Amino acid sequence: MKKITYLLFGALMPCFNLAAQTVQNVNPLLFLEDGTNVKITTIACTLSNGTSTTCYQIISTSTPTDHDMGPWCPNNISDDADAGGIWLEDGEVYDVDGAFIKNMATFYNDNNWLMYDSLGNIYTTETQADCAAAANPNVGAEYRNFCVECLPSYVTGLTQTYVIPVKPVKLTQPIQFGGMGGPPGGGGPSVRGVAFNGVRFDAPAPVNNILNAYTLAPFDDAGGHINLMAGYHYHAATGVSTKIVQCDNHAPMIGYALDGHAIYAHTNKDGTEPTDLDACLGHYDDTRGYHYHVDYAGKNNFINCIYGAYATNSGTAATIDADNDGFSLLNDCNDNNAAVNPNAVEIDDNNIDENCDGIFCSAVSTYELAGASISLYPNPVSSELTVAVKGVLDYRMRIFDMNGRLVYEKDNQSALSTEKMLNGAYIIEITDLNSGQRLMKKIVVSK
Ligand SMILES: [Ca+2]
Ligand SMILES: [Ca+2]
Ligand SMILES: [Ca+2]
Ligand SMILES: [Ca+2]
Ligand SMILES: [Zn+2]
Ligand SMILES: [Zn+2]
Repeated sequence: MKKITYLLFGALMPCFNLAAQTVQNVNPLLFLEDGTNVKITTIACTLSNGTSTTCYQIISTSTPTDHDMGPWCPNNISDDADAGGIWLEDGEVYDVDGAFIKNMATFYNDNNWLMYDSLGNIYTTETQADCAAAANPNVGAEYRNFCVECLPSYVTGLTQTYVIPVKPVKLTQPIQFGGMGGPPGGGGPSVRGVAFNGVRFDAPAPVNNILNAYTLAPFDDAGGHINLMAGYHYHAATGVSTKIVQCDNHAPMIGYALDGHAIYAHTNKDGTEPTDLDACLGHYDDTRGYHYHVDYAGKNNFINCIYGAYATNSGTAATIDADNDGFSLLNDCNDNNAAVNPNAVEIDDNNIDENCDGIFCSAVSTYELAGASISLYPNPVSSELTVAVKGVLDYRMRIFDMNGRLVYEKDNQSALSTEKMLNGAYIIEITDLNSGQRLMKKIVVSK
């Protein structure tokens, strides 16, 4: 049916780009939903172009479950890069280690910079009140030459809600971002998108304001930091948060923009970069439809605008299983095709992700963790899940149900019997016991 529609379009409009017709729905199963830090529901919504449709509502505590937050400010000018985060300047990513702080007067060619005492100890904000006063655009003079950091413990009970159309609606004109960091008159949203861990891709950090106040508010190695209004948020995609590695050479997927179009990393597997990005940093291909590639991490930027309609209004909860495949819109990556659902068998070379794991081929799903590779298969699993971990000496595997309850925990386990597990979705967490890095992946048990 779909194909016939395309052919008709093609016949009527000979110059029409067929690939341009591909639209990939948002896949809610790619989010690290645990019912606590990330919670997804479906709701009725109205988009900026007037379309009434269905949206995913993502409620997030802005607490990443796939990596640690911090550190941001090193303690002493002798500290190495492990003690601090990063700074973004002129397209480059700099480690905020002790040497960076020591060198700031030279780096910025301004002798007013002196962020450490005679013992080399770095002046750092120390309380929630300091964080509130210093981590905003109007920094007081008392915070001159302070490294500003807000700790996770300062933010409690905060949630952010993001509403994203299930099916993106591509427009003919891009929408400029609104709010701080957007162009004058930009009427769109300020938030760019959401990573799979529920942390937002935010507007560019106001680095000039920060520097003009002779403060430094570093980002951690994941490109994130905290303020009391937004909680933890990203200003750069450094490749730390969960990514979905693609079957082909294409860059991995890292989340969704607020218009529902997917966001991918900047660089392809072979190190090449897309050369045909539009003004928003988007382009098309047959597999992924229209999608974005994030800017370089050092640019303090994700995407430049959105080319799809965004939700302006949201309504009441809606539970839908339009294709009657037994998977509601919350657990179905295409609710208009009963052959696509988490229990389906993947078919190669058809540009369809039959089993909703975010991967368009039947190759073993392999994920990356701090230079290691982790393969979990099959997914969905009926009796035994193979856990093939390469490049990690000791790891802990924990499994949580969708209510966040721990149902399994064991170290260095290469296979898992799922016979006693109930049918349903689970989150598998693999932690490298040496580096502390974590990978989270959703699997479906189906017998
Ligand atoms: Ca369905
Ligand atoms: Ca379906
Ligand atoms: Ca397929
Ligand atoms: Ca798949
Ligand atoms: Zn920020
Ligand atoms: Zn691409």
